Amino acid sequence: MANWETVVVNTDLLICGGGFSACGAATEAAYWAKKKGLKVTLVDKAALDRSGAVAMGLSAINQYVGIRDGENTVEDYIRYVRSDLMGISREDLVYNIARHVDSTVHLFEKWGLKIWKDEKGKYVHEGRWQLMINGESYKVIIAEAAKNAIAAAGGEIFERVFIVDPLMDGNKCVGAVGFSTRENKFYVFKAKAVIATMGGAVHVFRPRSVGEGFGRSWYPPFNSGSSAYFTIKAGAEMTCQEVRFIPVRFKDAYGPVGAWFLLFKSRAVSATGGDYMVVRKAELENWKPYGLVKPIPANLRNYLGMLDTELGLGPLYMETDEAIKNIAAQYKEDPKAFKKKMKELESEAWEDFLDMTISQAILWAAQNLKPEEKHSEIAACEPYFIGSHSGASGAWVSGPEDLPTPYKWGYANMTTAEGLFAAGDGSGASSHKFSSGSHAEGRIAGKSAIKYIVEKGKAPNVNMDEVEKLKAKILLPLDLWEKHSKETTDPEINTNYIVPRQFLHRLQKIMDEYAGGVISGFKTSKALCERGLELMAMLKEDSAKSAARDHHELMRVWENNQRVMQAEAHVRSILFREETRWPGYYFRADKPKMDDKNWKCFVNCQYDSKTGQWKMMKKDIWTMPGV
Ligand code: SFD
Ligand code: AMP
Repeated sequence: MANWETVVVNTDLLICGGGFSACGAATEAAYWAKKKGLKVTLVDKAALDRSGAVAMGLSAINQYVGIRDGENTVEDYIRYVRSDLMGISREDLVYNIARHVDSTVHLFEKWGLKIWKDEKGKYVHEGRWQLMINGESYKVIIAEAAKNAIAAAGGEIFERVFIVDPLMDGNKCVGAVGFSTRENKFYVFKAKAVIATMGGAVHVFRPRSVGEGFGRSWYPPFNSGSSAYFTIKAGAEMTCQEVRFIPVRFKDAYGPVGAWFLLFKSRAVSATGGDYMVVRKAELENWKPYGLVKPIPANLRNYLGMLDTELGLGPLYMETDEAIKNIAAQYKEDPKAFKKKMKELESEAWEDFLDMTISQAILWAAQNLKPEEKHSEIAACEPYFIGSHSGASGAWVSGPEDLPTPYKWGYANMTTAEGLFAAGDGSGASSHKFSSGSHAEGRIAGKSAIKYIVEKGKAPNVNMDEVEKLKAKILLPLDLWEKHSKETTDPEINTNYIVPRQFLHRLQKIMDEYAGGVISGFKTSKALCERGLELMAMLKEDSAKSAARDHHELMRVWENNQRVMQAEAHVRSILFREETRWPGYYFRADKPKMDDKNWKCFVNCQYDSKTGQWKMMKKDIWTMPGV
């Protein structure tokens, strides 16, 4: 085995991840931990300032309810999420996040985030729930608050440490193991409670951007399904693993469209099919009642565009020039004011990308595209796993303690594995939390985990023999490379191992072709899923032969293994749910209709690490009384 030092870290609360929900968890938990003399430790695979989905910044805060100004109620938000997810949402969780999210946004502002204000001093809304921000440094600001809170409470932060597996004592999570991505150090974190907040997953499906564009994707390439892998391996029940997210984005550089649709009131059209949302309106009848709700659910908006693409009516375009001209038209009588407004709109259009997807601005520049003069191509991306946005995959967590929810077995946001909590992309069926809601949910989980430690926390019982076995398994790829890489002229081709890039391509090919990726027009079926699982079983066998030439590749190996776990949970859940409920995300071609009678329920799954078997379950939907 590679000669790496084992570093043991003892803590009370372990936060795995350093993104928005982790920062929320850290800020809140540190506050309570300080009062109780407890230690909080946070571990991020990257550097907190620029890690996770918000690394590049964001141009909007997508969840703000506006309770203090009477703009909306928490119940309005529940109704919005219910419809957008075609009836499948944990309303207790959505409620809990929605009632706390505004205070999180007010904290962001206090910490220095610039939220746009109008002449009356009110927040400028992008849409009903969305606020415009100058968000290039969004993550830096939120990370600073988390770092300060942990430092003030005497906690510790580990950066560039990649968490792999949970440490279990029966059904109780007692810590985690991981490794440094820079030094020869294997980490053992022993904890009384653990929060899994390591984001969602990308590159499970083959991306549109291959070859020289590989690595460019909508979802950040750094998140590889670590939350899902961690909670699945802990034996926790998972939910909505079939509910992937496919955003429609500016093509090839994945720039955001929200500001165009909501702020600029732009239309999207297909080159020869026209305004697909208007032309194909009748299709929405097939997805009643959700198809007739405003706003039309995200997957159905996607679906109408996809129908045009499938018929070869594309490309799809965002009518940027038309939208800008429509807004500026109000100033037509005054040429000076008109010119000024055009300039302002033009800079807002560029700023929207420069705040969060710089590569889209570069692509526009490279293609000589001026948004005020010519429309710009949009396309449905490859599928991602991001339960905090408009997808829903994640762990099945306990509901808030003060609500009469049937989903309650312990502390708020605790998974079915004792002492293991989840938030953000780590927790499922509570979509549309976005950055602000993920932070708010992290705060909820952080406070709840400290309460658990105070009331039930015991010294973690960690079996160090098991830890040694995990260390050998996790570092094995380095040994395989060391032992065999000189046997062939090209070290990438070797019968004794597979390198991470090849492994990744194989996984992506399986998912793309069998599980409804871009190449199969987002369609799949029982037969396709079953064949995909057969191929995945062989891929899993080969995972034990993964080789890594350095720290970076070791991380790539474990990212791959985590993706496979996410992939398998996904395919099994699609297979189990015998209907099509989210066209525009995926289409079960052999079950092309929505079946509310049999399938208006959650699909949950649970993995048994000892037997390698999956258990699939239906869970009833609970709706909030009176909402
Ligand atoms: O609109 C390990 N999101 C948007 N939210 C908004 O409020 N406004 C927007 O403008 C948004 N847009 C957007 C958004 C997301 C993405 C990907 C894009 C654009 C391109 C959503 C939010 O970003 C999202 O809801 C939250 O960030 C979710 O928070 P969280 O904590 O669940 O995930 P994270 O922030 O990605 O953090 C993950 C962390 O885990 C670390 N990590 N650490 C240790 N070991 C491992 N093995 C790990 N694996 C991962 C990461 O480093 C990171 O710290 S819009 O355009 O759609
Ligand atoms: P996006 O940039 O697509 O992630 O959108 C940002 C926010 O606006 C998210 O909350 C989306 O759900 C919402 N959104 C985007 N497009 C539309 C639309 N056409 N109608 C309603 N809401 C939208």
